[in-house]
Amino acid sequence: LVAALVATSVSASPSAPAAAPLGFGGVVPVPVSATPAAGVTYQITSSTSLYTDVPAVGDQLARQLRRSTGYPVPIVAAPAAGGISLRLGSVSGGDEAYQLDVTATGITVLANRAAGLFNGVQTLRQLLPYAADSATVQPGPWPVQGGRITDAPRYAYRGAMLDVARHFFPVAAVQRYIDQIALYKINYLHLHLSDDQGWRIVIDSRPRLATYGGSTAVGGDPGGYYTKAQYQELVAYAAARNITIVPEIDLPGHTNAALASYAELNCNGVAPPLYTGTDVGFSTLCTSKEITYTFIDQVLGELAAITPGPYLHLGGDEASSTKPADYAAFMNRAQAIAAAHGKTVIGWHDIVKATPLPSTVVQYWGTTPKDSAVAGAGRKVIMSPASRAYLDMKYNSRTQLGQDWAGLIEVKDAYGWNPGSYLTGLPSQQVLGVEAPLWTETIRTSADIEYMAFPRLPALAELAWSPYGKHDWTAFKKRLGAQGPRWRVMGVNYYHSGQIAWP
Ligand code: TNX
Repeated sequence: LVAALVATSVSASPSAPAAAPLGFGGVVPVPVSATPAAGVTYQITSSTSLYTDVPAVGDQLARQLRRSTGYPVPIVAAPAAGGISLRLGSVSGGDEAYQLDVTATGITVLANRAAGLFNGVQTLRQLLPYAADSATVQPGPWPVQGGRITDAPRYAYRGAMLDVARHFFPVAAVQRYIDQIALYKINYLHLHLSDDQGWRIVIDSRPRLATYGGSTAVGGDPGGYYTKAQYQELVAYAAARNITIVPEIDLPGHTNAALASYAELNCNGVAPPLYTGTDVGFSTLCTSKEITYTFIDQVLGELAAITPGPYLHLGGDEASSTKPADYAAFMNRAQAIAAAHGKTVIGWHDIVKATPLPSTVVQYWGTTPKDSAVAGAGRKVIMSPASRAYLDMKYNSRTQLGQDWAGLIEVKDAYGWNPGSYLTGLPSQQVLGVEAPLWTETIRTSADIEYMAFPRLPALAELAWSPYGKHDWTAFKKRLGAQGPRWRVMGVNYYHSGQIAWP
């Protein structure tokens, strides 16, 4: 036995070939099918070129490779032997599907659409040595395991939410998060743009929303807001990474910042002071005043005009200062206004207490899997069960950041559920997808965001992307651990969960 252990440790010693590729075992979300070709390795070298049918996707990969390898990686006008090719063609599995082939003489990603090519490139990035994600030139070598991966998503909606209202995050911080979530094939970023503590988007017809309502944040921290140009810059930055922005204006509760900005929105005509605490449920728009509906028509109209994505999120949660009948009538009118501006409504699942339009998507945030009222009438549901998917919950009782009202969520808890069968009475085909919300009462910096999102966000991304037949905690732990060295290279401040053997 001792001899065997010695022999093993010798063969795994640093004298093993330095150019061993990472292999297919470290890809998150796990692909539908991954078949390595034994002994086949592709090497990125100083003569590697890149051909792409979709310049926006190829340029990003070329830029990354140039930055870390120092090689020229020219974009060429026709596929070159020995190079990398990103090609549109025909694969099964829809717009986001891709096929990745790695041989000794080339790498080809094939997809029906740009979205599929982008997804295939994210998988390829995870097959590259960790140093390929470095911002500076690294020595290499740059081997890639040979074989074939075919892949397509389980769900069309794979989301993350960032609450930019409780704390404001400037454009660069949101872009940083977009870069990080795109690597895990997240394709929607929901921005919680308004709450009691701050209003974060310019509305030209209501300028005080941003300039006054946006001036505060939780705990007296600095406020802030996005100009329309900055918001559009975020929309474009996300779109280039296959991510659609879902803007949320939370109504009719969570509106103190708006009520403080415009006195006429209050039933008593008196503007309350700005608010920097963390209570919920105390504010409401005045549902009986006609001006309230003029107001939301202005806000939703201007927001719809700068939002190319299909969805407007109208919130609707925790409206405990709005009488139930008023809430229902208000949310019904608000939905009609959003629809008149050409958008599909998403609402937190409280919206089932009104009359959801047939097209309205309900976002489940509860903690009780028997809470099946949301399942009615064949409507589509986004699954964000707070006790599994809330990135602001603490990992354990010692976690400094975050809250614990929905429980403690270690990595295994975030991973250990099936969105297709979690909610009693909700058939799997009504599940539109999964979203991982990050509320920011206690979150103030990019480092804070990263600590709460990593490694749980990749766990939720795998639930949203991978077929449930591939769900396997033991195998997932290894794949997830393989992300650690890459996050260190990228400067991602992740939580070193004791459940994972980080290499
Ligand atoms: C509940 S979940 C909220 C948010 C808080 C969050 C804190 C939901 C729809 N509303 O207003 O920020 O808890 O975890």
